Amino acid sequence: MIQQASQRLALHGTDAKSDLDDFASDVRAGLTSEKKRLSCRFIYDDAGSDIFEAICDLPEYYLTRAEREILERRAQEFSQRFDESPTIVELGSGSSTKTRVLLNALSDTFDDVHYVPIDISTEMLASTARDLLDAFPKLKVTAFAGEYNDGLRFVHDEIDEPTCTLWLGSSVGNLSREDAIKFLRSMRDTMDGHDRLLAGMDLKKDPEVLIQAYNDRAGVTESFNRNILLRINRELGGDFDPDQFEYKVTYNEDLGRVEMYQVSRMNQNVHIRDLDMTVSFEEGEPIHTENSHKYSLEDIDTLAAQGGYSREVQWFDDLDRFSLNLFKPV
Ligand code: AVI
Repeated sequence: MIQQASQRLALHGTDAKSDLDDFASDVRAGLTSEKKRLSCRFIYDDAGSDIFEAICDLPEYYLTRAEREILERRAQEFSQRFDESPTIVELGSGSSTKTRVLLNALSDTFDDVHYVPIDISTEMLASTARDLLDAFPKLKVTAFAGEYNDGLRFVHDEIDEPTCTLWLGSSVGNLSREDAIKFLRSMRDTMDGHDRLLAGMDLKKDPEVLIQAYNDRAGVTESFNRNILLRINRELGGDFDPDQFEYKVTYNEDLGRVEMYQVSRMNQNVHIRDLDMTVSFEEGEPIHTENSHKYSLEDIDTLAAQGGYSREVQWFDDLDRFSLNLFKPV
């Protein structure tokens, strides 16, 4: 018997207050450090998550299309690798658009499919879960609203079946190498031998192509990046005038990453009421807001080994711009 969509959905999460505390301490630490910085994870409130969805459709942002191409081509092969349906856990699930391809293939292969999306945006999580439950009558969704670490702890404590965790979109690239290794290790520690990790990782390429992907002509990525300043205004009582900051993108060849900044157009003071602080900016002074690391094939294997995994399969799109990697814990 097929259950109603509402009976197949469970929603869990951490409280919004601890997220606001983390945001406040990150802003205080980042804007008082010698080189000003903010953590890109705070770009993703509900507004930021919506803008990110728009980025995925930009002509310059090839990552989403390349990854979808791989998923479409390999979904059957992926699902046939498992003897029983793995619970699909997804970090930063967003609108789960690409994941549908896998859920489709898994539904063709197995009777029941269980999906555990983890995302910071409760709004996005709830509306996506409803759409998926309507589209897949046998799907069960256990959604978790919160940070990756809290979500993985939840999975570890509450989910008994074998899992395959999806970390798509090259989101690993937004972490520094050390943080990526640390996170991969902590995830590995929550995994059993039959669990798997499917990670999308963007490949190194012509820096011009990379810079355009993060500095689109329509200015969507610029407004995505600017959302962190607006969020400080909204949630911490800041008085940033975003027009007095310029978005800047560079490729750092040595560190193999695209770097994004908000650069002050003038000498100015910004007051942040809830932190009781005033931040002074000089003309031309940057706030480092985001990094997006790119990987060679060697980088991928090194990172996997340092994180405690071996690579089972590696797939590429037709133009070899992007890779999808199935890892197993060692
Ligand atoms: C989510 N993450 C992998 C994106 C990226 O490509 O680094 C975030 C992004 N920032 C600007 N454009 C896209």
